[in-house]
Order: sequence, then structure tokens, then C-alpha cells
Amino acid sequence: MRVVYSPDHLAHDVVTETVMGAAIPANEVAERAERIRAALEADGGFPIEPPTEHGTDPILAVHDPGLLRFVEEAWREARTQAIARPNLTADTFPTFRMFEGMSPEAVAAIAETRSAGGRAGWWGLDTANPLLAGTYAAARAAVDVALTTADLVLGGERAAYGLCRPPGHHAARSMIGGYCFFNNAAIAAEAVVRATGQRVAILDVDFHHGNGTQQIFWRRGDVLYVSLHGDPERQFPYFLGRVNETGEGEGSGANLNIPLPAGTGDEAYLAALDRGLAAIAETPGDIVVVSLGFDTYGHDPIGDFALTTAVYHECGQRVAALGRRLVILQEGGYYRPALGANARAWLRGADGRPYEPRPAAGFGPNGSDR
Ligand code: Q9C
Ligand code: ZN
Repeated sequence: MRVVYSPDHLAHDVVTETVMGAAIPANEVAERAERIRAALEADGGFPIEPPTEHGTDPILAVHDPGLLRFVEEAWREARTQAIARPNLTADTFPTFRMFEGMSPEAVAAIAETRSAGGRAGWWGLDTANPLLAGTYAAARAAVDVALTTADLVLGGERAAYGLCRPPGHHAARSMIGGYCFFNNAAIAAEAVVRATGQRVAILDVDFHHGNGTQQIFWRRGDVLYVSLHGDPERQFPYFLGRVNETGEGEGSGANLNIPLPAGTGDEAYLAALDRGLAAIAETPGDIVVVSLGFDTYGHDPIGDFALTTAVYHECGQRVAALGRRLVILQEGGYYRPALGANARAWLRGADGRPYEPRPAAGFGPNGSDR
């Protein structure tokens, strides 16, 4: 299976993030993508190629132009405004409760502020999106990785994998969030719809609900969104991802959320996956975009499922058994010692190759990376 990767992600990297006010070691770090790249290289069956440039038009097909402008300008603007911080992170957000009682017209008249800190809140969901000198280039490269992966599949590959970083599925039309800047999977899905004129399904198996992807296609009947995730009653992004969110208008019935309990293990997960796959099988279309996350792994520091490396191989096999062509894009996954083995297992499954854990080079005991 062909793999698309860009080193441009390396310049977007941080040391800490905050959780409920406390600083902790950052989870979404550059090492993640390098672990996966190393494991796929060691496997030998995943030739890696760079992305081609696709420009900003495919981004503007799903995102607000103001959001693109903000991500491009934010770091330099923060420097210009002499905010003495290594990166720009929002801490004040325009929650809808701030505007309670105001008419829609009065709310619509509220404008994006000029201050860098205000702008970060204006366009942001949470504090998990630090803007650094290299963030824009990294986020643009992740989009190019996704679009190049889609090109491979449109060009006839049965499946291809884009090692996207930063991830994308929490980014909505006008909002960054949850480590995400541009919604790589949504941009790729939209590009596939435009190229083929056919319906596309998005299967989101990251541990978290892809609130951004759901929002972008909420009223669209030509893009089916199916997500398995930790129940938002207890997990980020908290405010979306429930069963009763099924889409509206033309998109009515084209959104399927499958929230799952803490401790979900291999067997229960596979049963839920089969439900999601059945919904996709019922919908016409030839191409599936997969938002692939490994924060469902048993040792993940922010997820609370209990999946094993071996089940990822089975998952990849079952998704491939749909008989559709697959644009597989990386989202989350934060237990770094097993990321490479997990990605390799899933992708070998999707590639119709046996699991074969613990190859000679590049892996430690129990099929983990070193
Ligand atoms: N303040 C993905 O897996 N919450 N995103 C962590 C940071 C954000 C996960 C707390 C979790 C986002 C792509
Ligand atoms: Zn996630």
C-alpha cells in the first residue's frame, strides 16, 4: 500500500498542553508521526512518497476564508503584538452564552477582534491548538498529504494511506480545535465528491467524535458520516457525538454516531464497527474516507477503550471487506510506544496481508515499537 508523508509536520511541535488548568506533557507531538513512519518503513510493504501541492482552493471548499487567513497569520501577528509567549494559544472563547438574549442580527454584527489573543478565541474551540512559527506550513502539508492520498485512490489504487499530522477531524468550517487546524478528511472527501460526482462515506474510528466532520457535512446527503467514539457524556468533545444527531435537511439520516462506554474491548468494538460498516454498505458509492485513530488503544493516555494491537489488523480487514476503495487518513493516537505497531497492523489488514507481529527490525517486545 502506498503511503503519503511530509516532514513539514516536524515544525509544529510543543512540549506541554493543559488539561483542566494543569500543564502536562503534550500528547499531540511530532514523534507520533515519526513512530508510524519508522514502523511502515521497517515493514517494507509501504512505499512512502511526498505529497503534491494542491493550493488553498480545496481547503476553502470546506473552511471559512477567515479561518484559513487566521491560521496563516496568527503566529506572526502574535509576535507583532509583542505577546511574550513561545506560541499563541487561546484562553477566551465566544461561548454562545455570552450573547444570550441578543437578536441574531445583533450577534451577526459581532466582529472578529484585531487582537491575536481574541482572534485565537474567535476561531477556536479549546486550548489544544498552539500556533507556532511552523503550524501553518504543517497544517497545509497535512492537507496536501490527504489530497495526494485521495489522488492515488482516484487514480486507481484500491487503498492508500496519508500520514496526516496535525490531525483534522475536530476542525469545523469556521473553527480549529482538539489539536486540529484544517479538516484533512473532510477536505479529501469533498475533493472526491467533486471529482467523481458520487456519494462518499467517511468512517471515523478515532477515539473521539469528529465534531468538525459531522458539522461540515451535517446538511449534506452526498456525504455519509459514521463515527465510533467514546461517549461525549464523559469524553471530549463533550457537546457533540450523540446518537440523536442524525443530520438535517438533505443530510437527514446521513450521520450515524455510535458512542461507546469506557472500557470497550476488542469484541464490543468489532460489533460496533460492523454496525457502522453495515450503514456504509447500504449507501451507494465506491470510495470511503477513513479517519484512523489509535487513541482507542488500551494504553492510550487520553482514551478509555481497551483495544489491542491484534484487533487493529481485524479492523483493517473488515473495513477492506466492504469492497470499496479506501482513502485512509491518520487522526489521533497518543500511546507512542505502540503507534507504529498499531498502524502497521491496521494497514496490513486493509492491504490483505497477514498480521505477522514482531518483525525483525524496528520493533521491541510484544510487537511494540522500541
Ligand atoms: N486541553 C484527536 O484525537 N483534549 N484529538 C485534550 C487539551 C483534546 C483529541 C485536553 C483532545 C483532542 C485528533
Ligand atoms: Zn482522538
